[in-house]
Amino acid sequence: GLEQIQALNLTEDDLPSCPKSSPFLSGPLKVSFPLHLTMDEIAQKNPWVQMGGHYQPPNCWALHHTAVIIPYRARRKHLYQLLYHLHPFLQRQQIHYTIYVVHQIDNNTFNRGKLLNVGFKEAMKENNWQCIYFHDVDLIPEDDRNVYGCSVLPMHSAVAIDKFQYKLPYQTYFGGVTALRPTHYLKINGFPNNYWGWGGEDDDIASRIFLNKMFITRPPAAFGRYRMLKHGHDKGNEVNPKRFHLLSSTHIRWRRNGINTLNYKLLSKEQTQLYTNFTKAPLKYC
Ligand code: UDH
Ligand code: NGS
Repeated sequence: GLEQIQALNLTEDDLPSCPKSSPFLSGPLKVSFPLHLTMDEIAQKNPWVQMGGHYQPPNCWALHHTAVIIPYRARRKHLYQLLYHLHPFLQRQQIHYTIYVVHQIDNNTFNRGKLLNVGFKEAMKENNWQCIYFHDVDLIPEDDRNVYGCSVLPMHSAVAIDKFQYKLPYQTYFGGVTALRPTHYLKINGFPNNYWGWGGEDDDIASRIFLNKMFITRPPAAFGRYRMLKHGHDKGNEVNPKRFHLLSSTHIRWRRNGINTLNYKLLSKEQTQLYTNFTKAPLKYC
């Protein structure tokens, strides 16, 4: 078991590599949303997940080492649904992962880009991750052949969402669930910190990728399928009227606005049974 492996401190040299395609994949999944989920119940269903939301396949050395980062505020029910579905999904893929939630605790306008930057920085302090998934809390994957590992190109995973009739809303859409290698993330200077409120930050990230002469890749639409949990516009995440203006100058600003200008304090870091929680301190100007 896992405890034994840890006691022995096994490394890459001690275990055979996991197979290229996990034998535990089931393909298309029946996704339903059980009512009244609790953390304990989800934890009981995932006995191999360790404190902090950490997992490593016990019998083989994973091909992917992935941090999953979830931007978060006041979506408890969505978070429980995502954890309920995502933990078994990732374990079937035989990957090594940790789930991180980055919490904006203040009542200021929501800032997804900045939270994702905080998540990246904090996750990389914890482990030498080779792949970072940026994952909205309300998107539930429907096919486990959508493997959460990185390729040589930035990945847009949420290709086919039920809300968009399982079609891309537009060709450069880079929202919902995306993944980058840390080297690529650093190359684009991370994400913009100055998109306050809803909209545009994902388009800015896509621009950064194109401006750096990279392309995005996607899983086949049959794999990159998601159900979106229903919700209205959140309080504190009103449509950002400046988003088009900001987007028009991404090419000028990306070098001076991103991970190299990220300014924040961490209020707390907690390990729960199913995820590691980073809470950003509610400082007025960052
Ligand atoms: N998020 C939170 N709390 C918030 C706002 C955003 O956790 O208050 C996170 C969450 O991970 C969410 C992500 O940021 O999935 C993206 O925000 P969003 O869900 O508001 O954006 P999306 O485009 O939906 O998914 C916009 C609201 C559409 C309302 C349509 C009404 N039918
Ligand atoms: C675009 C937004 C994106 C957003 C996408 C899908 O218009 O941020 O719609 O939105 N870009 C701008 O506003 C510039 S959705 O239908 O999910 O609400 O992700």
